[in-house]
Amino acid sequence: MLTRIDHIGIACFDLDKTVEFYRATYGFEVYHSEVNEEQGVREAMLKINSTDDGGASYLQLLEPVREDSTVAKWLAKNGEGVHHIAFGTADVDADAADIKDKGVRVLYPEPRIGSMGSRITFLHPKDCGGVLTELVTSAPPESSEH
Ligand code: CMX
Ligand code: CO
Repeated sequence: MLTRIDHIGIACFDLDKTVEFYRATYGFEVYHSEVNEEQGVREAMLKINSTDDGGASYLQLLEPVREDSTVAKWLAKNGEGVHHIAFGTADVDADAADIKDKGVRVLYPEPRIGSMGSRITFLHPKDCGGVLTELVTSAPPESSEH
């Protein structure tokens, strides 16, 4: 069951500059940052609020680290902006399987590793009304480092 907006992914050319915009404009601080080589991004997670399911909602600011990454390709075509939304669930495997059964393309056969040791998969934007949609199961608290 999807129980929260886990994050909104925002693609940018310059992560440091974008982090500073969110800090100076809204007062949001970086909660966690990392490079995810597999996804081809350097990212900063800004925690906005905790949620009723024990999770949280973040903004995920994304800068590409490779020219052939999905985010670099998207930025070249669209410029900076909202890249994807992510719903949180306690069981990404079960929700991905249910959604696949409804005829929506799930991009990975098995979830991959996302921010803070989470397990993530994506739904094809062409099957979701033009919205690239991610499903996230957070790592258990003891194993998520930041
Ligand atoms: N939102 C909405 N539509 C998108 C999109 C996005 N973010 N990215 C691509 N599309 C659309 C394109 O506009 C294009 O539509 P048209 O054919 O009408 O022009 C179509 O999808 C195909 O796009 P493409 O540029 O040819 O890109 P690809 O098919 O090579 O890749 C996708 C698209 C979704 C398969 C790829 O971006 C992907 O695998 N995404 C999941 C991984 C990811 O995004 N990682 C970065 C974030 C990591 C994280 O959140 O942790
Ligand atoms: Co994301």
